[in-house]
Amino acid sequence: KSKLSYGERAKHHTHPVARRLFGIAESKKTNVVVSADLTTSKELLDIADKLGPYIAVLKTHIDILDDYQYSVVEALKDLAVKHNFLIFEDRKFVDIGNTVQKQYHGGALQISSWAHIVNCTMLPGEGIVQALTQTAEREDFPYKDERALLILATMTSKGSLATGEYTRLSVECARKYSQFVIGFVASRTLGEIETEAGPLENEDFVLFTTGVNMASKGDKLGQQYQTPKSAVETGADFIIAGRGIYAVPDPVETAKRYREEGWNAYLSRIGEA
Ligand code: UP6
Repeated sequence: KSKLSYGERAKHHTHPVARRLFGIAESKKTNVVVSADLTTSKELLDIADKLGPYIAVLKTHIDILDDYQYSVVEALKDLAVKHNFLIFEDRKFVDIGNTVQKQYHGGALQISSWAHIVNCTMLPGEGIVQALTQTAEREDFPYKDERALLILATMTSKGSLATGEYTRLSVECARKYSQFVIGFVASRTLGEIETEAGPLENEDFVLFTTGVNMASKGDKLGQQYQTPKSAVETGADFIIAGRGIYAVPDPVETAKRYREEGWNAYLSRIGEA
């Protein structure tokens, strides 16, 4: 659980994408990530434009769009510049290295060309992180220093198997490939997990926590929620909320409430509230 301010972390982080992310959080005073799980381009762009001022990151599942065309991600990129947020494609890569390289860079969705951040699971073992890191470090990779990876280290769904050795390997690989991995998607802090190579000197992995909702405890399909306050108290640097924000009558007002609760919890964590 970091007690440093986003501003401090923006100054000292070794990864340029993490520095940018913390810089955005500090300047916009928000640690909210909206999970924009809308299924039409119009709805997705509409919510991105309306909520843009209040979020640090927009999280997408681009493959759930009914009417996907590359122009939608071009429009998202423009909105990311307009409102100063990063785009996180929640792709959860889960295959052998050779396959994920093609899914990430190139392919039907051209993910590397528009998503600042992507994530992967550890189910395949170290090779998946090694492969994605290798792609990002290729001489001809056009987005050097503008792309980063998160490891999905735990899951919020009931009965998840992302525990124990799975989570430990997540931490081990984050340390081993910290030139591309900036942190985790998880619901607990992981820095205390011991691995051969770590903790690293000045280790500062970014923790994104999903399953955040101010009005519900869960859904009928096994999702489990906590509030923004409890997520940040548990160690979340960024809180990811989907239906809690986009599926209510007034998403803008609601996003502002999540932002306020998330920001206040952050201020008390760093001792400024
Ligand atoms: N997500 C989780 N739990 C995880 C990993 N990812 O909920 O362990 C993602 C989902 C969805 C979002 O794929 O996009 O976070 C949560 O949405 P919700 O707030 O509407 O439940």
